[in-house]
Amino acid sequence: MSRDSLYSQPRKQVVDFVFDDAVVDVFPDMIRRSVPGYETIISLLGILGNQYAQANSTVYDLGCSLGASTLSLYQQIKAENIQFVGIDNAPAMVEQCQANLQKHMPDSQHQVICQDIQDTEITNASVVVINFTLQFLPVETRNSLLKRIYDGLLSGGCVILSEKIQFNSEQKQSAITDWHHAFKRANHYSDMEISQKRTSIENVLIPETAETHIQRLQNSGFNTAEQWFQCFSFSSFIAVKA
Ligand code: GEK
Repeated sequence: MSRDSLYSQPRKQVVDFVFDDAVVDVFPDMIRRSVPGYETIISLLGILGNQYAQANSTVYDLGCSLGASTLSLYQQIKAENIQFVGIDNAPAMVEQCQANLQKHMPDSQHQVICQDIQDTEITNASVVVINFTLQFLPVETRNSLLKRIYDGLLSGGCVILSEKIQFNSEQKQSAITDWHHAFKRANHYSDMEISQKRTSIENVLIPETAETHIQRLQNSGFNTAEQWFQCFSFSSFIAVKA
């Protein structure tokens, strides 16, 4: 696994973050050292997915990156005849994801598609995972995506949504941001790396509050929506279609 040192050198102008070849190389290292709780979410979403997966249905991983969520779902889901579909709009991610999944899953059971998740047709789904990806979509497009996920789910199916969240209280926001930076320093990111990454991602990752996510899930039609995980500002929600 390559070590993430993308922001270790001073940059004159820190460009907006993009998921290119350089990011793909270091992605597993980067996400583990940057997102507290990432590994716990990955393993638990497989276990949660297994509770809602239905035989002869499709399981979607929207913003699949290198396929960590798909693999966790594949390892845990016991229902028969499941088709796993991963979607990502970064060609470098899709190529590497395909190679990763091929090592662990039969070809006939998975598909990785290079596409904007705003264009993905969701049908016959029993589980839809959108793990740290909605946050990169323009805020005004988020309602319609969640509504399409709801419409594409079978009755009894679920969506698992993980997001970096923000807080209404400035004091809480500031404390949790400090804790997160301390976590990154403990994972050997320098202050310069932390600050340059922050500048680069500021215009690209737009977090919302946990209340906004729950409200959006309810407005999309889900009658149960729960925040099942939170570690600092990283959170995950599950909503079930009746
Ligand atoms: C994991 N889920 O390991 N359409 C499709 N893909 C997109 C879009 C879009 N509009 N916008 C961003 N992406 C993964 C981690 S990473 C999270 C998800 C992070 C893709 C982007 O290319 C990247 O692969 C992924 O969403 C976000 O569980 O980097 O913080």
